[in-house]
Amino acid sequence: MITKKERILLYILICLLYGCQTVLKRDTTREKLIDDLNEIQGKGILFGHQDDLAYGVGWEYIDGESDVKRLTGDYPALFGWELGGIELGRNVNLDSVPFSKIHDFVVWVNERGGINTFSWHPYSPIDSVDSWHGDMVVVKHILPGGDFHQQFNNQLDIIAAFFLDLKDKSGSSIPFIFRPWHEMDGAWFWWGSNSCTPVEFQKLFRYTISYLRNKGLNNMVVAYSPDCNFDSQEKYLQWYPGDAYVDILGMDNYHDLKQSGGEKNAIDKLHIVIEVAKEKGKLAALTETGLELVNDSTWYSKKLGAVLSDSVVKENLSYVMVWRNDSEKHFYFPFPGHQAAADAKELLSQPNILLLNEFNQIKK
Ligand code: BMA
Repeated sequence: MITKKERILLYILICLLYGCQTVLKRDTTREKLIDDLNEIQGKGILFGHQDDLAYGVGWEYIDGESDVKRLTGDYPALFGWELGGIELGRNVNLDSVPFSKIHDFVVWVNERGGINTFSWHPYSPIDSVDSWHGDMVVVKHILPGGDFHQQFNNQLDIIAAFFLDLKDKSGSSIPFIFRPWHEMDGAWFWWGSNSCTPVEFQKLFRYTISYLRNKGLNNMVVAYSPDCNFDSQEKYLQWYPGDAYVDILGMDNYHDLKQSGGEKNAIDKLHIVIEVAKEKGKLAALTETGLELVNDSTWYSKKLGAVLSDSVVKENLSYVMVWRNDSEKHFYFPFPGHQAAADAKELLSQPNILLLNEFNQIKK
């Protein structure tokens, strides 16, 4: 017979073990995503597409449809989604995609072994103007001590609730990449180089990540992604919030890949990103790129392909993501019949560019 005291001790022990297991389980989801990316490093670069399952050129919300699949027969390995508008309590994002659908797509992708990544073009917590107000001073007013700090916290609460709801069928959290405050080295957003100092920016980034983590979001992997306005490690790190807040070092780069011969600059900049990532033991990614309308029929092979086949990039880049296919007037991935279709298909068939099936085969 065990005594009452022993029963209580046993009960406490079981509670402690259960608690540890929950913590481990949460951490494992986040670590799993990072492990998967480490696992494929040097074996291939994941190909990603923004809003891939939601719509494409000439279609929207058709189950299982995807412009990448239409062309290549397979889905991307990485899927980008946009949160802008959620912080205002809206049901649809700034591109009219319902958040309920984004939730379901994320579950769908996770079930099939793909990776989800989120961008966020928030409306200002001060007066709800959109992100593209690079001349408006917002950041210092939303930081702790600022007049609009509480409004900012309210926005983060909404984002946290959306993220916390990302669960698979068994109730486990789905890991994802969050890429907030991107392209800060450009002057077009209210968190950009014209509207806040690097120190204010770093505070904003750290505050955002700490706030979300404190809500219990241990399934969140974080990406830092300046645009391409740097030519040294120092400049690349000018806005960097610190190793404790970032897992993936990225770059958005449309600009260089539009210029004649610009692929050399894009490669040089990726070398900087990769060097820093290696020194810090982080992952490296080309977090956004593309050519609007793909009106250069060899852009995929000659521009993007040149970058992705550079030996250092090949060995070290985790993923590349092209932007969304909204309509015939705004798209970045060619649809069947488009002048760049064969070329894009050819690039995506290269053994080192991984679509979903190949990613799943390589992963443990
Ligand atoms: C931009 C464009 C916009 C869109 C925004 C957020 O690059 O595609 O049309 O609203 O991204 O997704």
